[in-house]
Amino acid sequence: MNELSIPRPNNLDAFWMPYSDNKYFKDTPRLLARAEGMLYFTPEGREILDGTAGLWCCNAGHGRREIVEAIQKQAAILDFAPTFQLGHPIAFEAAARVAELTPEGLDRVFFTNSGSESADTALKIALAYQRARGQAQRVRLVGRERGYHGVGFGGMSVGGIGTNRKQFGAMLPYVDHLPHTHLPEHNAFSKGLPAHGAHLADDLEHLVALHGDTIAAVMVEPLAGSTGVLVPPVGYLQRLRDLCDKHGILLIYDEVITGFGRLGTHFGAERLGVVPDIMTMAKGLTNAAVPMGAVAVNNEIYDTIIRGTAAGIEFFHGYTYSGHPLAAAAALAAIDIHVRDDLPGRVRAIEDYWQEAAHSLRSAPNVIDIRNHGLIAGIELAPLPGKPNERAMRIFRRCFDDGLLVRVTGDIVALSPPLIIEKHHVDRIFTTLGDAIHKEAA
Ligand code: PXG
Ligand code: PLP
Repeated sequence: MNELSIPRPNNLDAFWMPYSDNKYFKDTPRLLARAEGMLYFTPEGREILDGTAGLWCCNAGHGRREIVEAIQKQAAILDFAPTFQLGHPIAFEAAARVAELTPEGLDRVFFTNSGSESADTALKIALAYQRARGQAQRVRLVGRERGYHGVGFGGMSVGGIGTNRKQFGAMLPYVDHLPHTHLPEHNAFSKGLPAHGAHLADDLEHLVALHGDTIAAVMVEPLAGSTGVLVPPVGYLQRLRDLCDKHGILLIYDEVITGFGRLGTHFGAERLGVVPDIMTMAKGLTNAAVPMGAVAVNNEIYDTIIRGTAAGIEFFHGYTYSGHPLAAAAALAAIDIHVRDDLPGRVRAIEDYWQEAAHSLRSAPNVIDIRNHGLIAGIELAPLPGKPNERAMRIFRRCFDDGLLVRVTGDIVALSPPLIIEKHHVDRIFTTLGDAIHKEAA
């Protein structure tokens, strides 16, 4: 492609950028104009290795021809049709393909347009289910400190990241939180699942003691991504599962990041060996080529809500674009690649190499922890004195200028490359990052 044919913005004012330092960006813009495979290209044609699969979402790599063609073809066949009281074939096909990948028994799929919408949808399904089975007093939702479930009022309230909440007042009532599972004094530099912390799930007993039978659901990320990669301690999720069963509480996994191969299986539930009642997904579902999210639900939950109404609408919830034809087409093509190219198998084949490469930064200056599982790694840095977040942000900028895209949150560098990554890309990621960490310490 002719680089000069890529349009460049000459006015950055109008776009209020999400989760961004707008002032800084508009003074010092960093633009991505094109992408292919493992690479982004700037408008000038400079190559940037994608260490983050966009935002944890382009699992099959960029610009996959099959997905592009599926979207083009579908746009010409059916641009849009409602799914409220009507249907179009490709949405049903996409739901059935998703259900083939989800754990056994989670075979009913509700479509949304994002992870945030999936989180709020999952919470509403949990409340509607409890009511339909005669447990209308179960109105309380439990999340976890440092959890991220998007930015809708439900997901924000159940989420546990202080900075995401503090501008927005009271939020949802009847929400409580479990403690996070970050125990650096015991678990620093763990490879894979850390050994300590299963007992932290027992806090659910305290919440039950406090709130009685008013808890509808617990929602957690099986592996917390957005907060800076917190891998669940050995035994923790099983403990949570057992306590939910004991107390009539639904367990919801937010699999927006862990879904679609990132942990070496279709979903995190499979790799981590503990199956929830409801799971959310988004991102990798369409390889991010068209926005789409989904919620997969245990059949008994679906049946209870559907049978709970004699006639008429059973669940008063839905989005104009639930099951959008272009998104459904992208999902079908992305799932074809996921299965045909065995993306989960690719993760398992390279994850040990990835792990050793990540942990090779252990002796780099200011590195205080490294965490990893599947094709995810988090490298935590000691903050610059009096300037939290600044060290990691400087490393992010240096990496970008050196041709590598990383993601930072606080003083943690998070890595989550496309699942098609090869060993030479792994080497380049950790060499570039290691250099940046050293240079920032000098
Ligand atoms: N749940 C989880 C577990 C997520 O990771 C969402 C919900 C919300 O999805 P949407 O599509 O509404 O953004 C997410 C999204 C980061 C980062 O840098 C993570 C996300 C989004 C943007 C940046 O860690 N996760
Ligand atoms: N706001 C208004 C005024 C609407 O009419 C609608 C949908 O019809 C919405 C919000 C919700 O939009 P969506 O279904 O795309 O989430």
